[in-house]
Amino acid sequence: MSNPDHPPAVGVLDQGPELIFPPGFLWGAATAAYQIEGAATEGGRTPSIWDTFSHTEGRVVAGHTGDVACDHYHRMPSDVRLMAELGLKSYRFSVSWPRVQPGGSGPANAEGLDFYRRLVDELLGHGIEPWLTLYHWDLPQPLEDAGGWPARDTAGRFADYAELVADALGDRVTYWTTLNEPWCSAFLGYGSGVHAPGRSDGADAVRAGHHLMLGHGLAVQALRASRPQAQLGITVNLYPVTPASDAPADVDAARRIDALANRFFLDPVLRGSYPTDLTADLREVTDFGHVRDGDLAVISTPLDLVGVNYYSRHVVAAPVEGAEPEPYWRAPSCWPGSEDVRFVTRGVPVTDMNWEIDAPGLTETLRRVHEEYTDLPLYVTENGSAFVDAVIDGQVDDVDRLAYFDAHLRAAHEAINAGVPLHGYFAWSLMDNFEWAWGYTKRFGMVWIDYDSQARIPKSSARWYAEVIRRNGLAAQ
Ligand code: IFM
Repeated sequence: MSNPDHPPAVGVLDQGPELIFPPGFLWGAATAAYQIEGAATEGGRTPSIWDTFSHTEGRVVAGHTGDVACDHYHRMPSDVRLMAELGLKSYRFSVSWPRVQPGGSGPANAEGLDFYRRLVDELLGHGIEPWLTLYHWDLPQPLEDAGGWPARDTAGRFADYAELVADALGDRVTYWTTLNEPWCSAFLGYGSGVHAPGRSDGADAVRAGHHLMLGHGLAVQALRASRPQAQLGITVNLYPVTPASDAPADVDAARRIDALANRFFLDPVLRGSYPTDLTADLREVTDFGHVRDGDLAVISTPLDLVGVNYYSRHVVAAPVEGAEPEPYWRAPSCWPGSEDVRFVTRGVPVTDMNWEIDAPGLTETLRRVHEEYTDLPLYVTENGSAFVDAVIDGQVDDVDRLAYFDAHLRAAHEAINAGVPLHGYFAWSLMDNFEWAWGYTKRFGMVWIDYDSQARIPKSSARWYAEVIRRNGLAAQ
């Protein structure tokens, strides 16, 4: 289905002094419920796996939790005014499952849904297109207690929840993405355990990945039936994976990590099959007995768009006997069956997450999805960087973040020139927020949050982005 509001973004663009994006390009910013809302025990909300995890000693840096976060639940109208001042065309937010369906099953919580009704009304009232993500990692705790994503039943619960949200908001929300970054939910949540629920079992991680995708497919079918006009998609986090050298063993290491990081999701969702090299790599981990007849047909239910989150590149090398793995990837690993692959640093500039800055990787990623997988409209649903910011004389001059956005937007523009139907870009993030296991120690926002006073200060990057949106492009370099 094509989107009448956003004509296809293809072909060579205006090559004048400015880099101009296609007419109707959807400029936005993104957040997620647990990272900004706070009000963790208000309005009938019950705990999610992230409440439990963050309240467990030693799981999140400095014991930070999302209990208050950016207090967005109480400050939503003024936050939307701020979005309008920045000229955002769209705002990507997620719905908190335990806020709208406490416990993860049964009837809707009217008070929880009302919050999102008011949010959508505020957005539409300011001419901002709502972009709704159904699942950004906050599984209701009772569903985890019943087995979590490794349990098949969770997929069905997710589809029920999707229907309940569609009943309430489907008349006003056009853009829906089911899952945000299922790789993180599956492999960080159930593989390495550095994310909630903090379990570490490779087979469970693989099962979780499958059931997340099954839940996605069931939810798409439910939404399609009740909301035929909706634009439906999924958001995946993708990485170019580059071998550290041409040596066959390094090339094979890159193939393995690419299979786990990227093709594990892209192939089932967009081709209806698992890659055969992936299932072979995982043979010591699982026999894929959890995959039932018909699952892949559900998982590959046709979509209207694909969301791509891009941050960095993985450079990998073959195992070296006796070598210590990089700290982030130390066992228990988020790479089942490939735990011994080495992640190599190249010495290029990094962000405060220690992620290498690699803007050409965005062009490469978008081209790959388009050229190898699909003609569907693509959206960059997240892209951004953490840096150490400081307030000086009431201002935050985040030149590094601004440069990161600038370089990645140029890379996005290059992808469009190469024929990629890229229809929009969402900066991560609108505001500083709870960065999962890093708590509030990492700042990704274009807007500074003072967590004591809850004051908001738009950083230099926010003012720059507002200008990009206003001119629908970038100044020439
Ligand atoms: O903060 C996260 C977000 O929740 C999902 N994508 C990556 C971001 C930065 O780590």
